[in-house]
Amino acid sequence: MIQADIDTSMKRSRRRVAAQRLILLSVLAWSGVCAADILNPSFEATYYLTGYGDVPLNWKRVDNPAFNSCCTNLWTTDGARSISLLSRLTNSVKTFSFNAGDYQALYQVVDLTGVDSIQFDARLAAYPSGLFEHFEASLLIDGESVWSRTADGVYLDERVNVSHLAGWCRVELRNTAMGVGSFDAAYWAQWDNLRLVEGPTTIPAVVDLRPETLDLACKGRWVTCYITLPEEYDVHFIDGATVTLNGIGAHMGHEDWAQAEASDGNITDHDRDGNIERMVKFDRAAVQAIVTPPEAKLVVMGNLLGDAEFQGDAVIRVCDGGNGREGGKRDRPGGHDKKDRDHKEDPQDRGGDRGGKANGRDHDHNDHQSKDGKGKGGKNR
Ligand SMILES: [Ca+2]
Ligand SMILES: [Ca+2]
Repeated sequence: MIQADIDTSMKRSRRRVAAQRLILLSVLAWSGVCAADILNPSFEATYYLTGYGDVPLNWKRVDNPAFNSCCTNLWTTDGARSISLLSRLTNSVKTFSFNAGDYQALYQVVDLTGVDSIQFDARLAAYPSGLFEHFEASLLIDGESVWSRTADGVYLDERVNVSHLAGWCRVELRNTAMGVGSFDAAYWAQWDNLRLVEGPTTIPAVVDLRPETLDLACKGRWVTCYITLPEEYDVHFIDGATVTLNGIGAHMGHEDWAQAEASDGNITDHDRDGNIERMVKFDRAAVQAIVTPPEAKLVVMGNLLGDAEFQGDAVIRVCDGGNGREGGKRDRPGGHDKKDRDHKEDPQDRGGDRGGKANGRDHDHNDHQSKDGKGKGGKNR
């Protein structure tokens, strides 16, 4: 009866993990289409809207009846059209009055993860004659102005730095009245050829290595690595197959924790601070071959699915068996047996199968059940 319950529980757990992987892959497939793209960035795709004319697909409008916005061929730097946000002119037929701060805007929400800058061309002009004045053309990100001009003219290859931003942000084009007035010219703010420039952005990662001290005389199987990303990034997106430690590839095997994609076996809150980490393991002998006492700085890097890179480093203490110190204790003269050494290692170094179980399980409590990566608790396959 007990064995049957265990078998049922394990089957449920595996089905749950499989379902989670499917959901994750679905999310990734969707994000792969949407990430780092401005839709209709050159305003070539339009539809006719009564009262406005040809308006751009994919752009939402913050309307104001004293303004118009439409796609025209009056000026372009890419393709046949650009977008214009323009104040309506006052004539014998109708009067349009403006107060300072009145504006019209077009916007869309764009994933700026991994984007270094937004580039675009703009032109400020007056129709039917005169120079652009009384208004301000601006580009805003999440409501904050990051570019603005008030002087008549053409502005090519303008660039705003967005490398500090990540995730979905509202990119907005505005034409704003600078004062009170009613004008017999229309003031046009025109944009064309918006493009996202991807930068060599490396996401800074926090790396926690276990054991904290490497005793070169010990025969543990693994160095365990916990990777935390800034809150705007999701460690579920880390591709474990790309993770390296000073060039040493993460162990990719059949174990739950050694998969390229996220799973219950490699997503955990190891330090119980409420932030989850991605766990990978490196062959301990390979790591010990590149370090020397008293300490070594090790660099962990890899990719998120979608190609964004992350990198972080950690300093690990190194001692040399009977000749050194480990964990602040002097090793016994004449060395020590394997049992003593294992007790001084970080538990995460040995319990390869148990160490990465998610959902807040206490890895240390489980560690005594497995050793040298060979699980004794029924979880290692
Ligand atoms: Ca265009
Ligand atoms: Ca944590």
